[in-house]
Amino acid sequence: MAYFIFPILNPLDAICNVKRNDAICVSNLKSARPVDKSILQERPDVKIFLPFRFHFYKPKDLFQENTYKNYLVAPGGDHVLSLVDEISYSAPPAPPLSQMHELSPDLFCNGDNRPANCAVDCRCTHMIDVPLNSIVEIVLVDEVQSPNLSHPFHLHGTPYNVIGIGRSPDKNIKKINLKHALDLDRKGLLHRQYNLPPFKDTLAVPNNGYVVLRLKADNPGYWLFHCHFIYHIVIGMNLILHIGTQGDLPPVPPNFPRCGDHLPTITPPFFPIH
Ligand SMILES: [Cu+2]
Repeated sequence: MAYFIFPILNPLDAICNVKRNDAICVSNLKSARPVDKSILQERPDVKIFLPFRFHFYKPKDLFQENTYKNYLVAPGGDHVLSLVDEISYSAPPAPPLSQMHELSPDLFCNGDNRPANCAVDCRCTHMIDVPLNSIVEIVLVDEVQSPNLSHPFHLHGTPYNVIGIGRSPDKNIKKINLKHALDLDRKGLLHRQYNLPPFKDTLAVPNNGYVVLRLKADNPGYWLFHCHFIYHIVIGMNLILHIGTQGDLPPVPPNFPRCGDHLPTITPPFFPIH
């Protein structure tokens, strides 16, 4: 019987910095259209390291009176929350795009501005501000490290170029983390290639590995950046990339719908509740 072996796209071992016949990483592909030279400059204007992981709750910490914390029960029975840069995203009560002036600044935080006394399950509307037209580099680092689980990160609003994908070249490192990724970066050991890096808007971060992405922040707004597994979205594996300022956005049209506009009239229950 004859059969063919085709190269695999996105091999699980994430060995992307060598030429191989059995697999192709997204970072080995070439963009069919030209890439803005400013994307390929050696130093980006903004560099953001984003480790992501799960927090494992002890049921006694999760199920407390008068609290209703979101969580996910993993296949093994663990109660987990997602953290990106040690923050679990919670959605704001109204859309920032049209009602930002009504939202308390206290709702928002990020790795550099964490709320005081934020606990191990730190929750806020995770938002990172970047200047309009800046060149942004994002390094996602998988600290989840569940075997065979690669989180697909999706950015709204603008595609990014995939500069590199990989795992630690240091064989003594069994688990990558932020500190080690920063170390690799300092030593120039994060895999980066600048020859027509492909455009993508979703990319799987290899298990126990990292990805290096670049984008030109030329589309102002509040853009969600999140793992695309729905059950990870609902436990906070998201953040807002805020490009530009309110002044870079067109004005909100008169009579634009507002959050809460379509609430039905609340009437007493039709049936008595016992
Ligand atoms: Cu995920």
